[in-house]
Amino acid sequence: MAKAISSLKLENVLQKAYDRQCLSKEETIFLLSLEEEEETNQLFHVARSLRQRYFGDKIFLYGFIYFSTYCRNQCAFCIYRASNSLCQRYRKSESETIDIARRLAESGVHLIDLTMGEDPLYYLHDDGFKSLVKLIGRVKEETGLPVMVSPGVVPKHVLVALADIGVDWYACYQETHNRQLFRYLRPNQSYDSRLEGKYFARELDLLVEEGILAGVGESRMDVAASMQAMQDLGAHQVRVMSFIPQRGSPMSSWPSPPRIYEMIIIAVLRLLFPDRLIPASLDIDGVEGLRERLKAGANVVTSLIPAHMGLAGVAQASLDIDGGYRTVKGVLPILEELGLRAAKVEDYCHWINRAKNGLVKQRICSGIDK
Ligand code: SAM
Ligand code: MD0
Ligand code: SF4
Repeated sequence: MAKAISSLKLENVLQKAYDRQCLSKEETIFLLSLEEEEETNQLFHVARSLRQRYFGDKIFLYGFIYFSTYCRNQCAFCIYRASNSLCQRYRKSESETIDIARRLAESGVHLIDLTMGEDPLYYLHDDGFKSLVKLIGRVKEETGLPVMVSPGVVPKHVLVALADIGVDWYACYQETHNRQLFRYLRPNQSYDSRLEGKYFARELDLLVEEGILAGVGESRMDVAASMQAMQDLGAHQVRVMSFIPQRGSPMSSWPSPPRIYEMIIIAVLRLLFPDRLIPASLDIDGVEGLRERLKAGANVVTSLIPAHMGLAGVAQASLDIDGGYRTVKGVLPILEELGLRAAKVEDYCHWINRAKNGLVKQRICSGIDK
């Protein structure tokens, strides 16, 4: 009997999402709690149909440049935490970064994602941020591509400077909207400053990406609360990444969560944000993990990293990088196998221009937090 009720309920909830009606918090948690393969496959099917409705078979491709792995923070989950000596520390020079960005642009990516730790070189020196803004401006100029920056929580005047030079995206992941869990994950960092920075970025007409971690002690209620927070923020790109334990970190002995959990979150994100960008990050399971994330409704392949340039990933510092698998050429056959294809740069620019002009409509669903 219970099974029958559950499948009837599933049908109704999926139909509501497909018809773009708001889901309640209870319905969101119901979807996040699905366990039967037959039910999760129905969820993935609706997620793919919604992606198809808004994006057709086009997939966006993001180049990733982690140009400095130095950081002043001690995030419990991160290999690049300040006190960890068991990680690859490097800083790319401006000319190295430009060269890498050019190679990525030539390889066919649609965006360059410039990421760094909260590197004391920038954060603790007055001119630090000036050189950061100059570097990012040069990447934009030399490649002519849209640019995302993931520099951590920078002062407001830096966000203003980045917006002034035409940066397109600010990415800064809250990890969780459960304040107590945040305190454990990001010790001595301000939950409010991290969140407010994204709201301020939105006021500057920067596109904003919000993200959460899966498998770090969050509940499904926490995940639903994060999805509400993403809606409240009006995030243009929303992501989830399964936690990968890192040697030399306090969470090194924590297990990585079963991947079906991340796939369900991706699919529920697609149902709640059908017209937004949702990454399939190569930084968790490498190229092997791409299929299932695309099948769950993701529409951006992120963390494409050129081989043999001495670059690292975030959660997977080296997986599939020097083998050349995390490249446009390496992922195109997988898109094709799934009946998908790389979008054109013009498609991507068209989407972000619509998003900037508010044409990617923000659907206010106050239901989730009820
Ligand atoms: N330092 C910047 C910051 O913390 O915002 C940018 C670095 S990178 C983009 C940081 C993100 O990578 C984190 O917000 C987290 O979501 C993800 N990440 C870091 N370590 C991870 C791990 N071990 N497993 C999964 N995701 C991880
Ligand atoms: C990714 N390795 O997309 C990148 C990184 C930062 N804006 C993105 C986490 O998976
Ligand atoms: Fe630093 Fe970012 Fe890693 Fe935290 S997640 S330790 S801020 S690089």
